[in-house]
Amino acid sequence: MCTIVHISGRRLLERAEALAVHSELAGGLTRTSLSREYRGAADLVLEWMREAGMAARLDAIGNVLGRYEASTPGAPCLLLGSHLDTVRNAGKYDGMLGVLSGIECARALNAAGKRLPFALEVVGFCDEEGVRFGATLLGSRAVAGTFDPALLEAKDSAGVTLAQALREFGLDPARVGEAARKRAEVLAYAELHIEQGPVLEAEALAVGVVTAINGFTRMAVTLEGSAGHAGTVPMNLRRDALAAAAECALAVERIGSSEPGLVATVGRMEVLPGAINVVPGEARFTIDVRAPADAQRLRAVQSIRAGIAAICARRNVAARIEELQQQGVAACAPWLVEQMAAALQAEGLRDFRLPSGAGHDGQAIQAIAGIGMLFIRCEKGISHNPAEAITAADAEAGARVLLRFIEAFEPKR
Ligand code: HGY
Ligand code: MN
Ligand code: MN
Repeated sequence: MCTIVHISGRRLLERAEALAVHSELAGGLTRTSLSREYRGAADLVLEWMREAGMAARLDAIGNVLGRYEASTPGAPCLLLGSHLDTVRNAGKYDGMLGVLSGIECARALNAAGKRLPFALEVVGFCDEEGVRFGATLLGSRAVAGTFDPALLEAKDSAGVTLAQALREFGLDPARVGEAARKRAEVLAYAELHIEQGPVLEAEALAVGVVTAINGFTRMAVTLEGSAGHAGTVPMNLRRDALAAAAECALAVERIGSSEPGLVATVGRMEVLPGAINVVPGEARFTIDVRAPADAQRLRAVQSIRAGIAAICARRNVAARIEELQQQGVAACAPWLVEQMAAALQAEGLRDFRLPSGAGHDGQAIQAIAGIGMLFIRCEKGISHNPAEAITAADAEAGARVLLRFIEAFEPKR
C-alpha cells in the first residue's frame, strides 16, 4: 500500500499548535528544558508516537524517543529528530517541525502496514537552545555520548542546577550516560527543520537540502567598573560599566559585519545595580559568533577579545570573558546529501542546496553518525520570533520528501 498519501501538512500544523500550548509565557511560547511545560509537550509527543505504531519512552536525560521497529526486530536505526525546547517568545516550528515530521513518516509507514529493513527512530531532544542552563545541545550530546558531566552543576536563573532539574523531572543525574547510543546502532541522522532564513523563499522553493551547519562560539562577558552617584561623580572620573559594555556591543557588531558569512551578536545584557540614579558598576553580556569556516570564526573571536580589552583599558574597567561553548562547522555527509537531493527530485522539486547559519542537534550527533538535513521555507525567513510562519503545503512537501528519503534510504556501505 502507498505510504505517502498518509502525510498531512494540516495535521503537522495542528500538532505544532497543540505543542505551543505548553508554554511558560502567557500569550507566547517559551518552553525550556525539563520544565513543567516541557513535561506537557513530552507527554503529547509520546502519545503521538504510540499512535503512530512506535514504542516510545523518555531517555536518561529527558529526550523523547520513539522507535518504529524494523522488519527484523533489533536492527540498527535511521534516526530522525529535532528539539522540543524553544527560545524565549519563540515561534511554533523551530525544532517542533522536525519531531512532528518524523512521527508523521512513521505514522504513514504504519498506516500502510510497511516495515523497513532498518528501524525508524524519532527523537525530540530536551535542550538544543541552551536557554535554561546556558549550554546548548545537551540532549543530543547525551545521545552522542559527549555530554560533559560538569554541566550537571550548571544553574538556571533561579539557581536550580541541571542535576536538580533532572531529579525533579523524575530522572537520576548519575545515569545521564545511559542515553548514549553506539555508532553501530545508528545508520544515519536526518533532521527536517525550518530554514530560519530567507533563501528558500527567495528561490520560490518549499524544500532544500542542507550542505553544512555553521560553527559557533558562545561567550559570557562581565565588566567591572565603579558604581557611583549619578548626580555627583564627574563624567571624566567615572568607570561606567554600561557605557563600556555599549561600546563593546558596537565593536562586536562592527567585527561581525566585517566579512561575508560572519555574524556576531550580543543577545543578552544585564546592568547592575540597575537604578536610575546610580552609575552602573557592573555589566554582563553574551556574545554569539558564527561563521561557515572555523578559521574565520576564530579570527573574529580574537578580534572581539582584543577590542573589548582595548575599550576597557581606555575606560579603566575590568573585563572577564568566559568562553561558554564552541562547536566547529558540521558538514552534512555527502552520501546523505545526495540521497536527500534524490528524494527532492522524486517529489518533483528542484535540487537546491544551502548551508545553515543556525545551529542544530546534528552538530552533536555527527560524533556517532553521518548527518543530513532538509530545510523548509519559512515566511520572510523569520525565526526565534512569534511571527515564525510556514504553510501546511510546505510542511506537507517537506514531510513527503523526508518519507521518500526514508523509503529509498541506502545505509553507507
Ligand atoms: O542558536 C541556534 O542557532 C539554534 O537555534 N540553537
Ligand atoms: Mn532555535
Ligand atoms: Mn532549531
